Amino acid sequence: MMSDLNSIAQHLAQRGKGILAADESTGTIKKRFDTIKLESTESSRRDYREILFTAPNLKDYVCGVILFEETLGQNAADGTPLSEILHNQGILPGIKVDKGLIPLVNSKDEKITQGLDGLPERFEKYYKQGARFAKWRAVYDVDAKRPSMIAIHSAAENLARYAAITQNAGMVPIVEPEVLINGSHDLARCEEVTERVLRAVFRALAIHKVTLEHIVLKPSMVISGDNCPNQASAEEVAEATVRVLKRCVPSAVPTINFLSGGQTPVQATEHLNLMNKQQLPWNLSFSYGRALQEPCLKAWAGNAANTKEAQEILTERCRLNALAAKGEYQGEETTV
Ligand code: 5MM
Repeated sequence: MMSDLNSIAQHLAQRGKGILAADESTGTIKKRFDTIKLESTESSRRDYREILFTAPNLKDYVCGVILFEETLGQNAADGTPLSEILHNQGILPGIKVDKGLIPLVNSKDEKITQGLDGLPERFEKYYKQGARFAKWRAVYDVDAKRPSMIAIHSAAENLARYAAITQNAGMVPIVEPEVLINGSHDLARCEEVTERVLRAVFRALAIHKVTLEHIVLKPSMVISGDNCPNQASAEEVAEATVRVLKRCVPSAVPTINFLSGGQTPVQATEHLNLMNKQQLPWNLSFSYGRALQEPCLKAWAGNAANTKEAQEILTERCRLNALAAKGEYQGEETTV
């Protein structure tokens, strides 16, 4: 089993492969299951995750999967731990270690991610359960006044402390600062905020002596707010995103794997593809949740008879994004 930080980071930075984010917390997966009118129970969540992880040929396009804590401890129907099913295919399991959002006192009605207490001890268990990388997500609201200075600096500090603890536990941290798509802000405002956020994150990583060679950056793309009347084109999104990343992310970082953050599956693939049309200092790939899972979940609809079709749909989305991670995606018939 892969154990040193360098091998793990290199594995996650393979060109033409990406990460599947399947780490929805209990509240979030319930919302997803509500859309297919399926009750969220320990066994329905397990069945769904088993469908994802056993999709044929997934390993050709996916090098890692992020799991929720419950999933890391679950077994497939035949008794094999779900994490072992991934390892056996050469896909590394990772673990979401943050404990969600709480109000950030004295901020502009903003939130901060919690979960640092007891983290070193939790890592001992996760490592034994097979996890080899971790994830912590910080979120930033955007409007004319937000994110506030307090939000930017406290989130960066927490991300850096988490990343240092993760490396110390022998695992690679996914550092995820998500500038939210919600709002009427335009592309320029998103660019300005993303740049400030990333600068603060890399400054904090340096202060906490995090080895940049052994992290994965999982940022949001620079994109118009979902309520902005003037939606930027795919070319503008790709251009602004790469511009900010080049300014803020040292080339020592091996791979940047975007979140999809509310983009449609096709948009997320198109944007990634456009960015990969040029030479870049890092591997640039995906760590999508919704943009990979939504069509698969819809096709499954909680019905075992649909499993094969749902798995094929998941693998196909992963294949298209793997092409986009090389700038080789040719488009597709559907536009959503
Ligand atoms: C899969 O969803 C992840 C967990 O979310 P909650 O903590 O809210 O349950 C989420 O962090 C996800 O990994 C990222 O946001 C990327 O997913 P999307 O859907 O934005 O690509």
